[in-house]
Amino acid sequence: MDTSQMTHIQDEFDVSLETVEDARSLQDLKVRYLGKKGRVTGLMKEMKNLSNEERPAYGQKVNELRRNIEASIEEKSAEIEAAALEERLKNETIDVTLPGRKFNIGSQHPISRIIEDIEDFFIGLGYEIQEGYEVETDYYNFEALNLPKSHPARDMQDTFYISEEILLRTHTSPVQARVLEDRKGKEAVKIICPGKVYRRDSDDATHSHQFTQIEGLVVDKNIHMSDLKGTLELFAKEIFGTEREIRLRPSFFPFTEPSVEVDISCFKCKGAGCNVCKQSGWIEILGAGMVHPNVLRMAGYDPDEYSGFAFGMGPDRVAMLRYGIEDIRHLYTNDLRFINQFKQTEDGGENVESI
Ligand code: FA5
Repeated sequence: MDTSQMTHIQDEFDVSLETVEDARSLQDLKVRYLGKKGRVTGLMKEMKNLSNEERPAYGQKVNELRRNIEASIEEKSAEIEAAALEERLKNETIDVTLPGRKFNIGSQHPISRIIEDIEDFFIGLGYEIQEGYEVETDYYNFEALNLPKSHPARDMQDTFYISEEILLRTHTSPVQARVLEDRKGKEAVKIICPGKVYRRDSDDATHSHQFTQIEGLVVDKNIHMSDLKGTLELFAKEIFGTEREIRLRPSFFPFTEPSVEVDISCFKCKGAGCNVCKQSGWIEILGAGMVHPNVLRMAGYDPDEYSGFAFGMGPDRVAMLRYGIEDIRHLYTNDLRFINQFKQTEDGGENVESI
């Protein structure tokens, strides 16, 4: 038996193995020696040409060669894997001395904050929150509120019409009409309805063509004007400070009778007169009144049995008063220098000074 061929194969393999640097060329080498058509496999096939006496020793030698090659390949494979891991760890090193990334913490928009405060107050009094549709029908925005077509009071709210019957709601009052209709004239109602409204007003320091309103509505048996007054007094003290007084002035809304404008005593000058209250000592904050019998009747309520009050306020104007914002347009122009002044402090409080 000539074993020089095996020695030759082993030597050649050792030389080739020296040049291998990655897993792929190691696999190629493995195929070249141990694969189906590999050189060691070729030696195995030679066995059939040997005599019975020669065969065991030859087989033993070839197996030895195969084991050596397999062991070398395994060793090399472990080396390559370790080197790759080393390389990866080197690249993934974290430099803990680098400065950290700065995260900008957002802040709640002043209008959202006012709306949440007002919602919290009314939820505490047992009110439900109801939302309606910004795109409304003429019927719920006007007719169901005692404002038939061509009623002159429609001019009080210049309207964006989408078609003759569809419009962008001009106030949140259509929500009261819808809820009353839903309750089918039987159940008591106690709701507030916050949301966006739209009017064809020219934008200026106190007017925006899109702004927010919060509507309030209470309908039940034995609801009186004194309930409205008591509720709004509590509201004014909660939102503007405990020393606030309110004043009701006669007014007109087609959906309430009687109707009132509600003023609060000025929180800046305490009634003495200043630039915020235009020297009058009072600031107008909302419109309100007792629900008109026609509105109750149209929704299926019997006005002899049920009565109610409603009010509507503008959170934009409330935010302007509370934070001393002199121009309503600041609330809508997304200037970060403005918004950042309303960042909340860590304990959830405000870091802006109320006027
Ligand atoms: C109404 O819209 C009535 N629906 C309110 C109401 C409800 C009365 C229920 C009675 C019963 P008025 O048009 O006054 O009323 O608007 C209410 C509030 O919206 C105003 O006090 C004001 O704060 C705000 N507002 C009105 N127009 C604008 C505007 N263009 N920009 C910003 N705020 C406005």
